[in-house]
Amino acid sequence: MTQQKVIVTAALTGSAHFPSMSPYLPITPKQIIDEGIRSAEAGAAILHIHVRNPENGMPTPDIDIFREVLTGLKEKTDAVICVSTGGGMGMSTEQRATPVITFKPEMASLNFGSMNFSVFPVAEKIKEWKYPWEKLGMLASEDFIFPNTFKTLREFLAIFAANDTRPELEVYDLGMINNVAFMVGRGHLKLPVHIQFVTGTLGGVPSTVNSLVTLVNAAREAIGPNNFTWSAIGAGRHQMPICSVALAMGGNVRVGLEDNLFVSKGVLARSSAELVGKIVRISKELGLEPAQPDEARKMLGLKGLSGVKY
Ligand code: KMH
Ligand code: ZN
Repeated sequence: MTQQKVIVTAALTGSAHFPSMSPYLPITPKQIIDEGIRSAEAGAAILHIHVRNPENGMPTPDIDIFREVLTGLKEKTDAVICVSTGGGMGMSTEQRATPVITFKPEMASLNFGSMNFSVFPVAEKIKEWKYPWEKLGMLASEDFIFPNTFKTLREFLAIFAANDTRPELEVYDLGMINNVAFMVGRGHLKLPVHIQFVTGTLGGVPSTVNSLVTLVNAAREAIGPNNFTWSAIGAGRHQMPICSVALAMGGNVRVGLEDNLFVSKGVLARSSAELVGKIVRISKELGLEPAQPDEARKMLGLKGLSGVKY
């Protein structure tokens, strides 16, 4: 009997966590590349990529920094690269789409609806700020709406199709499943789709077993049980519990410092690779082997590294 496989994604730095929250959050291209290599060695088949300004750790859409990270990763690992089009607070949709147009990656994230997306309560817990922009940025997120309108989604999907980049649909709430079904119905999205269910962000569904089960069942009803593959993210301290539930339900998982900074209560993870190692151990206990990058490519119908432009 062939061993059942699970795709583990490592999200290395993101844009929602701030440098003052952890000294281990990778900032420079070299740090992000090293984290990617370590995470792939630990069992991640997909690396989810954002970049930051190396001077101050601020999330950036800078295409040259993206290039440096993507080429650096490609030299050392054959892991699938999933570029973020979520970007960071205040980035334009054009800035968010540019990495897909420029690099034609195998995969990129696509956030499937507008929402409040906030981290402002964290500011109360930070005693020392590393960079001057951080406190203001964190507090400003109280008034931030993450814009992903139907027009934006339609335009993004056309860009994804033109560049043969597979969208990973980030779904944070039940209504976003309706959005997926709508875009499928309109012919903007081809079946099967790949969905990343996100629990535990401020602005999205809470991290409960019921949330994940409800989201998956709603997708089965709205899109059809055989019309999507899926993975799950539990933001913050719910990362491992939500990912463990996803494994039990037959889903794939995403871990990493973008989503959670702690490896156990009060203990900062020193690397995304530590979090990958932990979910791989849990997977193996459940009889699941981590998929190799080429196995993940097959499972998700990706074009392969020969189709990318970096
Ligand atoms: N920050 C995560 C909760 C994106 O980059 O497009 C979702 C995410 C969004 O990864
Ligand atoms: Zn991201």
